[in-house]
Amino acid sequence: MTAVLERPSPARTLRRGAARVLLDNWTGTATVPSRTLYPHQWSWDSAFIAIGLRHLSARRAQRELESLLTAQWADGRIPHIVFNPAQPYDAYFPSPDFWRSSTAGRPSGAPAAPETSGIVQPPVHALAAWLVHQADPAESDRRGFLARVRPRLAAWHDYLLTRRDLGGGGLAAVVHPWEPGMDNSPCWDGPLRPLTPADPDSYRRADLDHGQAADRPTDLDYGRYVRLATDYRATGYDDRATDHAFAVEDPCFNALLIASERALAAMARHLGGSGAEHEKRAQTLTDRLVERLWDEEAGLFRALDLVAGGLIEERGVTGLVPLLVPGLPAGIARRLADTVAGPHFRAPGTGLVPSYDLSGHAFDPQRYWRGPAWFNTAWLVHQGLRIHGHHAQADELRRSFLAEAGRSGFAEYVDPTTGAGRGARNFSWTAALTLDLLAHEEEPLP
Ligand code: 9WN
Repeated sequence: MTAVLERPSPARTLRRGAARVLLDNWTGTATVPSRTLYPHQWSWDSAFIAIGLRHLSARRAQRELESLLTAQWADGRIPHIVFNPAQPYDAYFPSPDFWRSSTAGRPSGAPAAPETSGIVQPPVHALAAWLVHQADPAESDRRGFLARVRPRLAAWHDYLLTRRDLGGGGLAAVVHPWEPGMDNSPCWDGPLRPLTPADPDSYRRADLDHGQAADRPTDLDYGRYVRLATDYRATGYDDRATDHAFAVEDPCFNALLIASERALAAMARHLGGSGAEHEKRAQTLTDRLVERLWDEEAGLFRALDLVAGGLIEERGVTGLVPLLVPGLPAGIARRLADTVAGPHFRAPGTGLVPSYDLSGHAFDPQRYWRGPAWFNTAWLVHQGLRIHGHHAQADELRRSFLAEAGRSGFAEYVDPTTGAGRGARNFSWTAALTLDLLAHEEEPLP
């Protein structure tokens, strides 16, 4: 009989399991989100993965981000997918021959190699780079990590704040539902409705080879995603030349931009500069976020539809993520923490944060971003609760996160009411952020 003292603790078992997922999903230069469903490198996944990987190997976490940055376009954009040339085209749709970055994207500065998508994802990267640096500052300095990545990250933010300020109000806009990373959130239903979907015979979905149809976006959604991407490609992915049929100011996307501007300021200071310019930008962005997207009555941030005009009348988890902005007015931070704990978002049974309003007309506990609870957004909300001093609430969310991540086999997402795992298992950011929550009960963001 194993003596009690020799038995591995639940935390150690969880840590081992999470580490195993990241080791298995490492390709040699980067980590795939899932060996089956997503066999390439994804932009915001890599940032979350690096945040966890730093606890296993700071060096490998640096490489995760560096490999993503080698695919950056000359206009500053960091593409949302960097394709692994070893994978066949039919492993994932849309594949490199759909995006055609090295040819169609050349006018916007796409590299000759590797092949990438032409759209972007939320800018978590500078924040991740700063956290990775902090894991082993001596190794980071020895390798000149920050000095090398900082100019690239600054160019990425410049792209977002110039080419993507489509509303002219100082926030970055997303031009495809894949860009905010919450693909089929009911928040995008309204903006997508007028779009004519692409001909279903013109492409083949590969996601249904691995995922269940009931968990994934519908064919109608896919038709519209393909339509938008095709139209963007037709202008060479040039934001000045594209008449974007979908243009939205997303709260989560902009909140992460603010957190990442603050990280750039911290990097500048570490490298001997003042960081004042980035601090100022972060403050201006915070003011704009509040002015343009805060809904006092609902107690959360809304997405703004730049095409139809007006705030989108749906409550999505995106509207809670700005809690991680340290410069938020105290009253707003308090309201957000209350909304997280309130009837729209406190999932019975699991204590996790659903991706969409539990009582919303479009709530679906299984289908992707229309209700299921995701672990990256829980991690972001957890950071926000800590930053604004809601420690008991943060502790509770942390416990729920770790319990559900372990129980679900590091699922991509879970039914928020039961905790049943959905989507892919052994999902990289679920494992990575588990490692992070196990390592740090409380770590200040910049
Ligand atoms: C499209 C990789 C990505 C995540 C997104 C998530 C999902 C892709 C898809 O998977 O999107 O980019 O095929 O549905 O929505 O957040 O980055 O894990």
